Amino acid sequence: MPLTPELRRGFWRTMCLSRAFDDAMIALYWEGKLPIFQFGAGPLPGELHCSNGAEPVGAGVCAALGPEDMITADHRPHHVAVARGVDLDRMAAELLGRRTGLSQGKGGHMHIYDPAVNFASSGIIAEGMAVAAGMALARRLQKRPGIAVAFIGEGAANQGAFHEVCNMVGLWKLPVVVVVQDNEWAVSTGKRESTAVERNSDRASAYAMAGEWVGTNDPDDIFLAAERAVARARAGEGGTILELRTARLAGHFMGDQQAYIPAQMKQVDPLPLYREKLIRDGVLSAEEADAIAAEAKARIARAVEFAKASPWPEPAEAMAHVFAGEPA
Ligand SMILES: Cc1ncc(C[n+]2csc(CCOP(=O)(O)OP(=O)(O)O)c2C)c(N)n1
Repeated sequence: MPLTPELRRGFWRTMCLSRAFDDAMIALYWEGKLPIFQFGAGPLPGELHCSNGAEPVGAGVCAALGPEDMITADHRPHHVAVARGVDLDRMAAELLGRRTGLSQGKGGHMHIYDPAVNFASSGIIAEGMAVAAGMALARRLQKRPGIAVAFIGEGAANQGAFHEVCNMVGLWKLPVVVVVQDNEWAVSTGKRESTAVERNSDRASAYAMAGEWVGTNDPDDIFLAAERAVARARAGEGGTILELRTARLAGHFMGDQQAYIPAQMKQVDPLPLYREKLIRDGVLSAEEADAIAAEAKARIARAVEFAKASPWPEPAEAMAHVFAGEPA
């Protein structure tokens, strides 16, 4: 698919929607917790790992996929979920623990699950890779179309599961794209202190996979690289490790003061950069770009309203959907 103005306006819209979602959730997270930190207080229970800075990854990769394709994401799933078209009202309700949430309020923000768009996420690092490989294998055995994409962080690429799954993907030539989002940090551990290679895409040759690297955090470049990886997978040429240099602007989780990040390593916000690029290329005027951003905020405000107006789950339902059958 060519990189049309329409597609690029769509990237901007998706990135604005994702940023608006995260900004709204950050505000809700702090509600009721300030000025004194009170664990569990406020409308958003549990921890929150936001995607601010990684929006181009979700926008660029998801635009290269079809509805039949399957996605797993990790503990930082919002930018991918928004780009995939996960139901925003029910996603907001899930974060607020409400009964109308995607998992009836039991999953929380790390466990976004929307089978309508083949999307799942898990807080267990690198776990989604095995699920993605399994889904790709299942589709092959069922002779149904569809490739799988696993989104992980660069820290997860040092996990055993990463290497085990890559080995099987390479051996069986499974149609799996592993998107490694390199934001330099795994909580407070720097990539340079923990990873033997500069680029995780270089690890692909050890597993008979293709490797690609994009260093710009720009959805145009990410989309084109993702398209190549998806085309290889669809053509039966096997998997790709696609490493994308991205950013983490909001800390690992909300309480993270990020004192471990040296001042000179400040990360760059990709949204203003892409806005300027689209204006320079004549794809959008400044007014149009800002109108899209304002629409995105309004859409997310409606999702938050929906979530806040939704009922809490009944205590009697706490054990429902936990086991396949009723517990004895
Ligand atoms: C199997 C497992 N080990 C440890 C953790 C705790 N943990 C949560 S996030 C995280 C770091 C993840 O870093 P990275 O994969 O780079 O993703 P990022 O947070 O930078 O997006 C760790 C160690 C976990 N959730 N699962």
